[in-house]
Formats: sequence, structure tokens, C-alpha cells
Amino acid sequence: MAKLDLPVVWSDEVLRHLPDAEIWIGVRTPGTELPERATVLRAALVGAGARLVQARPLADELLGQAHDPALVAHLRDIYREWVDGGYLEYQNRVVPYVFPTEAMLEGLPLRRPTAVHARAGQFCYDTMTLVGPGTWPAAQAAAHAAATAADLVAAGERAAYALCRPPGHHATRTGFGGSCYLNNAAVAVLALQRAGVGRVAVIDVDAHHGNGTQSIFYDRADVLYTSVHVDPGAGWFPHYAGFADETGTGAGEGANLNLPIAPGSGDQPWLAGVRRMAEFVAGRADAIVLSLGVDAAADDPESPLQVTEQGYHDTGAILAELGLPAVAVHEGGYHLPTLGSLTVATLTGLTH
Ligand code: SP5
Ligand code: ZN
Repeated sequence: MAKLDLPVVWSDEVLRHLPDAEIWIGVRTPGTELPERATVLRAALVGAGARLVQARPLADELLGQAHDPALVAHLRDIYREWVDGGYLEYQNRVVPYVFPTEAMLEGLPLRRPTAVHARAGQFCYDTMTLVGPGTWPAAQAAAHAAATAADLVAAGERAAYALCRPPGHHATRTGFGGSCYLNNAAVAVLALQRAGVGRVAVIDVDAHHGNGTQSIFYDRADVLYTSVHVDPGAGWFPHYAGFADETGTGAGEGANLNLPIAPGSGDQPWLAGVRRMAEFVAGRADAIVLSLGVDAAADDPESPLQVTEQGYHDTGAILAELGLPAVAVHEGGYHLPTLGSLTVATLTGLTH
């Protein structure tokens, strides 16, 4: 196969997040978003000929644009507060138990709870996205990688890939969940725009809907968001977002396109969705950010889609026809034996 001529932005820090567990319907199950994902990806990409570039700390000011600064401070501080509060006796990770939902507050102001165990849920919207000692440095490094890849593209690379871990597309302006803490794709968008790129389209090919990215840009006309994903209405995460009638709001009306597909779907419905996303973006963007999850693949344990390696290659090739500079940001994909080849296939399609 032809050499993959592409910068891969990497930081050793991404390995420091060890999820340990996911609490699913009250059951402590092993975490699936493991550091081995990153080492497997790195080995596959280097094996395919890509060059490694170190992530630079370019994202910190952008984090405050993508997110409520209080969320960023929470992610930075909460594990230390958990330790200092003596909670390690109960749980080796920060695990929330009460969530200040709209249903609880019903218009009351959101206060910062006194108890650390209550604070644990202030910005977190599920029980599967635990915070440990290395979570903040890894999440920060992933955001730095996304910004570095965006800067490489703004400086003239046709494409760059950020090997982000933990992933980001489920992180909203004020909330984290779905194994995501900071929204790396949003950081890439903002970094491109800081470098002078006007209109950016986020194309999300993770198996799940990127509710965080959608919501961060929902009212913006200059940032398109489009996603093909397993239908949340058929019972799949993120359950509350990702429906076809979510089309944007205010100035952003018409700048959001969701393409939910049925569980069990393979290459044909998937690639039809990818073509529709490309048509949606054509003529309306100056660069793309590809939220690249490979968990729609048949072997993946986290989704019921049945996309093949050829399907992922064709996904990249269809998007390449847009002729736009592309920043690829890694999202999901949990089947370690195939994660690398699926990602190489997509990026090969995108760059040849
Ligand atoms: C970035 C990304 O792909 N996030 C996906 C998160 C989906 N998590 C939903 C979990 C649903 C329950 N799965 C059971 C596995 C137990 N370990
Ligand atoms: Zn996913």
C-alpha cells in the first residue's frame, strides 16, 4: 500500500488517563477507553509511514472558548478534592451520584455544592466517565494535539491527524460524559478560526452522535456540524440527542445535519450518509474537522453498526472529493485488534 503521508500529532501525556471502570446501571464494569487504544493507533500509523509530530500547548486559551471555564477548572481540580476529602476509601475515581438536572432545579440558580461527592456530578452527565489522577493531563494533551493539528493545516498541510485520547465529541460547553472530558474537535475548529480560516465543517463519523460538538456550535452559521450515527431513537447513546429534526438554532438554523441510521446498518446506508454529509458541506466550508471514530465497525463492542474496513476507506475517499484541508481528530473505536487498520484505511482514503 502507498505510504501514508500525514503528520500524526502525539503526546505521551494521553496515556495518563486510566478510566479503571465505567459504572453502567450501577454495575462497575471494566473501562473500555484504554491507553492501549493510543499505542495501537500510533503503531499502525507509524507502520503505514506517517510522521509523528509532538503536540504543542496551543489550546489553553481555546478551552475557555469551547467550554464554560468552570467546567475546565472542575476537571483540573476535582480529583485532588476527591483525594483531600478522603473519598479514596470508597472509590479510586471521582464518581458522581447526584446531578443538577433541569428536572431537579426547575429554575433555581445552580449553586456550587459544599460536599465534594455532590460536586462530582455538577458538570458530569453520566456515571461512565470517571475522573482519576491522570485524567486532566491526558484530556489537556488531547486538546493540545487537536490544536496543533489544526495549526499544521492552517500553515499549509493538506491534512493532519490528532491522536486524541480521551475522546471529545460528547463534551458539551458545560458538561462531560460518554468517555469525553474536553471537546477536541471544537478546539480544532476554534484553532483553525484563530488562524484565519473562516467557515469550518465538522464531519463526525464516530458511531455515536457527537452531542457535545453539535451543542457547542448549535447557534453558529460559520461552523457546520454533520454526523452519521446509530439512531439514538433505537436505544443508543447519547439517547437524548442526535435526531434528524435537530437542525440548528438562530443564526445556526440549517447549519446542523444529523443522519441517524438503524442498528445493524453496514456500508451501504453508512456511505449513503457520508455522501449526504459531503453534499451538505460542499461550497459552505473552507476546511473540515473530521471527528474520526472507528466504532461503527462490525467488531466494535460499543455500537451495533457493521461498517467494514473498505467502508471506512471509502468514507475517507468520499470526503477527500470535497478538496478541502482536513484536520482529523480521533474519537471512539474500542476493538484493539482492528482499531489501527480501520484508522489507517480512513486516512488513506482521505489523503490519496
Ligand atoms: C467517544 C465514544 O465513542 N463514546 C461512546 C460512549 C458510549 N458509551 C455508552 C455505554 C453504553 C453501555 N455499554 C456497556 C459497556 C460496559 N463496559
Ligand atoms: Zn463512539
